[in-house]
Amino acid sequence: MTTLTEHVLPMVIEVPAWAAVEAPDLPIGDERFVRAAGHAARTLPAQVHDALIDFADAPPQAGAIVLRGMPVGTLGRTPDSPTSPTTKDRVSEFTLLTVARRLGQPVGYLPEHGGDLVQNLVPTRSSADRQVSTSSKVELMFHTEAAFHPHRPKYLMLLCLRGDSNAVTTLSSIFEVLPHLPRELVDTLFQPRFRTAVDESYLHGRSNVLGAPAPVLSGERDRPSMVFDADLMVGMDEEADDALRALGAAVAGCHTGLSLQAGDLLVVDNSVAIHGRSPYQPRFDGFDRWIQRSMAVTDLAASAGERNGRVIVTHFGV
Ligand SMILES: O=C(O)CCC(=O)C(=O)O
Ligand SMILES: [Fe+2]
Repeated sequence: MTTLTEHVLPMVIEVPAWAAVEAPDLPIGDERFVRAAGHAARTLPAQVHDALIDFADAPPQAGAIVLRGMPVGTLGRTPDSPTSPTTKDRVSEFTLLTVARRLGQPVGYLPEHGGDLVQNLVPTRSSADRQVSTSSKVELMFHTEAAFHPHRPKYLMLLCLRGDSNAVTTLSSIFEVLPHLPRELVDTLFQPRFRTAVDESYLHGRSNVLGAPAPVLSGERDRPSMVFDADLMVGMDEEADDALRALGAAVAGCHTGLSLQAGDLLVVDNSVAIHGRSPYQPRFDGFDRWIQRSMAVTDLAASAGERNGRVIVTHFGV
C-alpha cells in the first residue's frame, strides 16, 4: 500500500479584472488572431505577465501554476463533442492564446480535433471509459502530454469554462517525486530503456506502434526533465519495467489535485509535470464540465518538416 506524501500545490495567482481583452472577429486558427493574442500579452495584468516570465525562466517545484479569474466570456451550452459548433464568443480562446503566446508558440496536432489551436474538452458518451481527454467515468492516468510525440508541447494550458466539483485534475512533478526514488532506480530511468505507444486519439483506427527507445528522465541529475505515461510506456527489459512501475507507485503516492473552476487557467510545464484526471459523472444536459486546452512549443523550427502553419502533422501508427 502506498502512503500519500505531501506534494506542493501549484501557486495560485488571483487575476485582477483584465479589461483589455478584445478578441478580433476572425477564426481562431487565423494567423492574425494568433498575432493579436501575442500582442495582447502586453496588456496582461503585471503580476500575471511576470508570473509567466518567471515560469518560463524556471519551472516551479509544482511544475504548474494556476491563473484564477481569467476571462472566459459568454458561454452557451456545453457542446456535445469537441468539434460541435458552439454559440460562444471568442474571449476564452483569446485568453488562452494570449497566455500561450507569452510562453511560446501555440500549435495544434492534426489527429486531435483536426489540429485546432484551442480544443474543447467535453465529456462524450462514446469515450466515457477510454483513456482520452473526453472520457469521464474512468480515471485518466498520469501522463506527459503527447509523451510519444517528437514535437510534444513544452506547455499545456487548461482553461476551465465550466467546472465540475467532482472532476479533479491530478498533478505531479518530478521535482517532488525525485527525493522518494532510490538512486539505482533513478540511474535506470536516465537510460534509454523505455518505449512509448501512441495515444489512441492519434491513431483513428490504425494499429499502434512503440516509439524509439528513450529515457524517462534527462538533463540535470537533481533537476531533471521527465517524459512518462502510466498507460502507454513500457520498459524494454525487466529491470526497466520494474523501474517504471516503481515510478508509477511513487507518483501515486506523491501527487496533488485540483478541481478546476470557471476562470481557472492551469498552466503546466509538460517537461517536469505529469497530469491526469479523476473519474466524474457527466449529466449530458448541456451544462457538463467544459475545458479548453492549448499547447505550446518553445520553437516552431524544430517541427518545420512536419508542420502545416501551426498544425503539426506527424503521422503515427500503421
Ligand atoms: O480534463 C482534465 O482535467 C485533464 C485532461 C487531460 O489530460 C488533457 O487535456 O490533457
Ligand atoms: Fe493530458
